[in-house]
Amino acid sequence: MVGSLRWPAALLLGLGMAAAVPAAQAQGSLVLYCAVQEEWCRAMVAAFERDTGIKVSMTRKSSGEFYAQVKAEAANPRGDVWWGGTGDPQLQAAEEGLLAEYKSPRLAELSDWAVRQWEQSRGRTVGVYSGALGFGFNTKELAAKRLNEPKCWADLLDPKLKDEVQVADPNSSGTAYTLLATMVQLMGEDKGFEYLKALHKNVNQYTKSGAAPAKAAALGETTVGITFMHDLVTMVVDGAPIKVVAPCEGTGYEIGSMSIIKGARNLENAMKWYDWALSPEAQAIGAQARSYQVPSNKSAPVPPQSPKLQDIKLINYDFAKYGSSEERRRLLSKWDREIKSLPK
Ligand code: S7P
Repeated sequence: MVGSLRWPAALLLGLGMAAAVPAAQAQGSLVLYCAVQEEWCRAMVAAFERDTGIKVSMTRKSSGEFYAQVKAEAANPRGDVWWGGTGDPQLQAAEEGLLAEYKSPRLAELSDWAVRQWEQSRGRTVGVYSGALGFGFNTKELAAKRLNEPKCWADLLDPKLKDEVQVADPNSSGTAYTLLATMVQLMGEDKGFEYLKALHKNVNQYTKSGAAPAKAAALGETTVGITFMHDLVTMVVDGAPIKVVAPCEGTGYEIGSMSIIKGARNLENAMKWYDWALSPEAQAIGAQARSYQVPSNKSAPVPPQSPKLQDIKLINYDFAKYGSSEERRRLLSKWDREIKSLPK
């Protein structure tokens, strides 16, 4: 457990080594790697700072980018907590020994799917929210182009949608890695890659961030955007002419996660963030920041705008397999080789 973490602050203090603690730590700070939308990251930081007096230094990046960063910093960790973003890269980091084991007293308050994430990672990452993958289209663009409403993944292969579909790059984006793993599970690996190859013809851009295609669809820069459904709901709430689709064949989903980075310099504060972020009050901040994932604390309010997961045909996503480092490496190099490099 926590005792297995490197240099817990309490231990340092107990050993009379407080003088060895860097100044920033002594003042009460926390370095947060945040992988949800910037607005939500900022709202969380402001509330935590207000509640605890701890100063947070926050960076926002995509999930795959943080995975690469945490790996690169392993010998000299800079971050304390990795909060939010798809769970797969955090499971992969857990497997690679990059994350610390921690059992929050709030674990019993969480939904089973969030606790399973914690069990699967042997206590190194925990579920903070969930959401389903889907796509959305700009109703005005679709009408102007006289296209039929897409309802299924298969509909996105229509040649009339050439250069009209946007999705992120699975190397940087947790959302797009979820799409890749979803297609392989939904269709089988060969057919899944055939599908992604055919889709490539209609893709106008592979973005770095997973939610970017939702914004581009809202602005009419692309007709269709593939993202998590809750990211599209944000656009609808903002008044954009977007229709959100739960694909007819079924779809994958994420368990957005949180971890303490192994060797965290501000360990006590990292644990404070971790426990606080699992509270119903902290989990209610998402909807206030226009993020509509389903929270993991059973007492946190589920935003009325959240896509109803119980009404969506969800696949039985294999988090153990697709959250393994070897599978990630294999699938991403196959995607780079067989899809991204293809001419259009
Ligand atoms: O926007 C919120 C969200 O969809 O973003 C996270 C995602 O992993 C970060 O974006 P990338 O795809 O760019 O990595 C999701 O966990 C979250 O629901």
